[in-house]
Amino acid sequence: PPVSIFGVPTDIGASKRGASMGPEALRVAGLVDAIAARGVDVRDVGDVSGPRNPVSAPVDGYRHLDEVTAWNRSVFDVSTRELQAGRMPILLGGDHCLAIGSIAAVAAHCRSMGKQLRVLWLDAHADFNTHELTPSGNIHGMPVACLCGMGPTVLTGFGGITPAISPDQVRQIGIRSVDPGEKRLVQEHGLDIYDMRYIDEVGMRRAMEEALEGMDANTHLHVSFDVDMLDPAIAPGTGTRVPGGVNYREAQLIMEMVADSGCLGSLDLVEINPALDRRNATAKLAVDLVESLFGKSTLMRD
Ligand code: DIR
Ligand code: MN
Ligand code: MN
Ligand code: MN
Repeated sequence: PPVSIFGVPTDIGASKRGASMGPEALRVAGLVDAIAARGVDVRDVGDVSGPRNPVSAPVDGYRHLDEVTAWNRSVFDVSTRELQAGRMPILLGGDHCLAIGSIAAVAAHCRSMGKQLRVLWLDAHADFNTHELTPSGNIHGMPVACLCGMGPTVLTGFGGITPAISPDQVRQIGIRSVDPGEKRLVQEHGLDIYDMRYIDEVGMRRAMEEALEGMDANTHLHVSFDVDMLDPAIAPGTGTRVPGGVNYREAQLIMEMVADSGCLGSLDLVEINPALDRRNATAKLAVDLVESLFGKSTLMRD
């Protein structure tokens, strides 16, 4: 389908500032032309706006809850509008709290179209914290829990139905940092996590085959790509770097296998922080990976 790109310049869900510059970093790295070069009809609809980052302390376990809510409302509205126009939304973050609005919109769209939804969550973190469990109060550590109905009502009701998704629709890849309370919650809800140990043991190919298993022509695949999934040696421009991440070749394989599935329906590109980067390397790498996601490959394959 045709693609609509929109930027969401905020770092409201994080504690380090700078992810608000992510949308421009991705544009400067050539994202739009790279997708157009794949023969895709792509349009950049510009940035949504929202409140400034007040840089305040958490209240009742949430930092910036009002601002996170306002930004996600706009994300939900833009994503919904593009999906209803038959276009594939690509969200340029911004921090990962924005996936609440983006995936709530996709889930509502899938319900109305009678489509199955699968969420591929590419991240170093499970993002399954609640206000009771969070060590930081940062809402970018909570989007998966919010989408599964565990969170404040202002963040769990975007699509009109709570929960927006169920844990069995989610597959997580690249995980290597889960907080102690979060670890218990993940276990309790049976979240399907392909952590780095599993990837080391069976390889990325098998991990991805398992993560994509059961999809068919009626499946909408949403990819939520937090660039901190990548090893910090190749992707330094992000706020919560964790050593031992996915390498360049593994990341390419993830994207190629998603492309081969033919199911890609929407995408978040989040947590790029140019203030921490080396010459925009992380945004450039993200653009390389998006090319693969849209079918760029070395040889013709069948
Ligand atoms: C940590 C960091 N689990 C938290 N989370 C991040 O603050 O909840 N998620 N960075 O992407
Ligand atoms: Mn994340
Ligand atoms: Mn992360
Ligand atoms: Mn987290």
